[in-house]
Amino acid sequence: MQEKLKEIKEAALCELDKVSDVKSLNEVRVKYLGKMGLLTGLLRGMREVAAEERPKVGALVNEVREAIENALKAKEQAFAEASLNAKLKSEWVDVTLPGLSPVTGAANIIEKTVEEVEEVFMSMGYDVVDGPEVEEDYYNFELMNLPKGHPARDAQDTFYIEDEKILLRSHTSPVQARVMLAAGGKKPIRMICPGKTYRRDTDDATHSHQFNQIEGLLIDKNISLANLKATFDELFSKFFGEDCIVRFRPSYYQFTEPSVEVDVACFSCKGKGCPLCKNSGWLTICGAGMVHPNVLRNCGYDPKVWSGFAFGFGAERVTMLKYGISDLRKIYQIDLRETKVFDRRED
Ligand code: 2NM
Repeated sequence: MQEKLKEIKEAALCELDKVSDVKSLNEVRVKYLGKMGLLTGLLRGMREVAAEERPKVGALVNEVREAIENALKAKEQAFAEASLNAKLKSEWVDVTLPGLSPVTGAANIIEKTVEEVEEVFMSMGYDVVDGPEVEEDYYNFELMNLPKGHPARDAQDTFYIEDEKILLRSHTSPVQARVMLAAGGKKPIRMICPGKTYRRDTDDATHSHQFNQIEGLLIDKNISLANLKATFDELFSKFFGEDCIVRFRPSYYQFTEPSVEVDVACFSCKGKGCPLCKNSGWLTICGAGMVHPNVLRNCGYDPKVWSGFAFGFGAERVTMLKYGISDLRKIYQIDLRETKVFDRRED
């Protein structure tokens, strides 16, 4: 019996030594320690062992069992360790690799234009002023020398909210009226007011029922169109590029007298003529003029003492010219593929 136990132990340990995977390890376990296993079978033979021998043989059985179990456990542990190491090796991550950069958008192109224009005017001492988009007829039209019955007040052009009294502003001039009234006719003014304006236009490549206007106003003593010209030279040279040439043509607005239309020499062809300027060599940018005496008076300024210029242009229009965008709707649709590539056209 004792001989047999020793043999079993040696055979088991020898087999375990050769085992190279978990499956054959389990086969060895079943072969020796399973219900029908060799060691289990031997235990059944204990009855035949003499009573005085039993404690000794029992102890030996336990020793053999323990030895086999320990060897099994050691192998099991070695396999687990090896498989973990293999896993660590194959799933290795380089934590020092740079991360994926998040997808970013681009600055809204109209916002960029407005900020650039603000920058130029602030450098000339102008304030940037906001005002209500829902306005009173009084500020939007009446104070601007647009009396009742004037065609620009027609329901065709203006979004009215309450009768003919409350409306969506059709220009940002009411902001300037509010600033003049607040100044009480006593202080010089330098201001621009960029913001959304609304007109009952049919939306197409060059019209939108909502667009961004940038208006400006300067009031002081002895102001003339020459001051306006110098101001535009500065603005458009900064916005469109060095040495931008500005010209005035006579025009008509209800709130200015005299009134002018402002062109810049086409920066694309330098005045030679190209598709952008429709072969004229000039791009019309802006409306402007000397503030009408009626407007000055309406807003509390004495036209005998004060004079000033005012102007207005569309942020979308100058943006389209600068970046070579042919359809206004591209700006509003905010397609990032378009927005990201907007850049100054050089052809
Ligand atoms: C334009 C053209 C000409 C203008 C006038 C005024 C105010 F309030 F001073 F009277 N603000 N803006 C003006 C003048 C606007 O836009 C094409």
